Amino acid sequence: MEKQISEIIVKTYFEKLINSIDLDVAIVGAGPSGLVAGAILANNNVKVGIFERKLAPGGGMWGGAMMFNQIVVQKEATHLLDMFGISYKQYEFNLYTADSVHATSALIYNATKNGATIFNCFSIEDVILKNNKVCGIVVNWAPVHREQLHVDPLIVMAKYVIDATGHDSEVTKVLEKKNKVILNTPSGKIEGERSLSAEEAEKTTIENTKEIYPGLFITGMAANGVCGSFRMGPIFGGMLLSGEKVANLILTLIKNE
Ligand code: 48F
Repeated sequence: MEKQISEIIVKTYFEKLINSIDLDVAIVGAGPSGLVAGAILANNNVKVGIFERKLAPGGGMWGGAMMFNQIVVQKEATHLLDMFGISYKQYEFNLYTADSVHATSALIYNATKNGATIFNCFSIEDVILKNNKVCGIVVNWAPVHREQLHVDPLIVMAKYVIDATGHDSEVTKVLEKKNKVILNTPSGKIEGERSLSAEEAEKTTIENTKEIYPGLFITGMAANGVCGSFRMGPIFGGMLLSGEKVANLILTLIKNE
């Protein structure tokens, strides 16, 4: 039996990986925005891989605020809580609250149930750039980066890449740093995140969700970081709505292909 256990794991894991080296959409980061985008895209029969550096997907949503594990969501985003079967309570006129562990696990469950494949312990170190278009990602085991080992990466091709890496906007940063590209921002560069202003930040997260460079989309906190807007703290409606918006932008492109 011992031999079979190993065989099953190795064979089925590599089946998953081989099936995901040529994707419709590669999402980098399994925080709330990336998970919502992955769940909606996969539900529309798009071939999606979500690549997450940490062991546990979920990004910054598990801990609520300061590890007080509740989140706040505004009314505009409650249709997404309903879509993913997340229980919540109204607190005030426009503000609702949910248990962050319940909400995060529901997003992970829905993304995978709908057919998105999550690769945890994967760290994305670069993009594939061909003819001035991002058409894939360069992936490595997260422990290789952590141990600073000099080991070459693998490549995952994708028609569209989503930077859902949160505050650090790592995919857009590496694209800008290594290539003389002009991004779809006022200065053509990464504008950088501003301090906290919750209402403004929630609004601009959705406005800033867009194709930042041919083939590369930004969502969630990465959208505000790249486009020079504010952080918002532990209110998550903007993250969920941004994930929904980026999925719909890409679905429109795929339908028109
Ligand atoms: O930070 P994160 O939760 O991103 P988000 O979806 O949501 C932001 C909120 O959690 C919160 C906020 C709203 O109140 O401001 O911060 O924008 O999740 C980003 C995920 O990306 C992973 C990282 O481990 C995290 O789980 N990540 C970051 N860089 C890489 C990466 C990388 N290079 N490769 C793989 N994963």
